[in-house]
Amino acid sequence: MEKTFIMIKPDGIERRLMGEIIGRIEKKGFRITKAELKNPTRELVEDHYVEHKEKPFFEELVEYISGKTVMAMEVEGDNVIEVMRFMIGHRDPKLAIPGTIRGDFANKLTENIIHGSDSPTSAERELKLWFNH
Ligand SMILES: Nc1nc2c(ncn2[C@@H]2O[C@H](COP(=O)(O)OP(=O)(O)O)[C@@H](O)[C@H]2O)c(=O)[nH]1
Ligand SMILES: [Mg+2]
Repeated sequence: MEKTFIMIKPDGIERRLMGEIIGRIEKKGFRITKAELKNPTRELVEDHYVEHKEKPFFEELVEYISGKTVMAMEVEGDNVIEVMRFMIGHRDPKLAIPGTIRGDFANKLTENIIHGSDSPTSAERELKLWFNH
């Protein structure tokens, strides 16, 4: 069964959206096989977002997550990587369709509630990074 890495970002936790998001994942029929509240180090967040290291928003992105409370999850199901990306919605709040998590709750580019792995390679890498440290 396919697995993906999902993280409820600090603004999702602060806005008390954890239950709403977990509810959507469960109602879709996916199984949450690991879930842990964590306060990731800067090193872990930099590694997680290594693909964006050269982007102008990298520092803001790392600062927003490092040392804050997030919920790290392993979620399992058929085509879960692609389906969770649809359920999460576009990173740009102008393009995030209502009915998606970002479409319903996010209105900023950096603070956008939730992360989900974008491919099988990313899912494997991110699950290792967050759960086998
Ligand atoms: N400030 C700012 N943040 C961004 C921008 N693009 C992406 N981000 C942040 O960086 C994260 C990772 O970007 P990306 O991998 O492109 O999007 P995702 O896979 O949909 O989360 C996003 O979820 C946002 O939190 C941008 O242009 N400006
Ligand atoms: Mg991404």
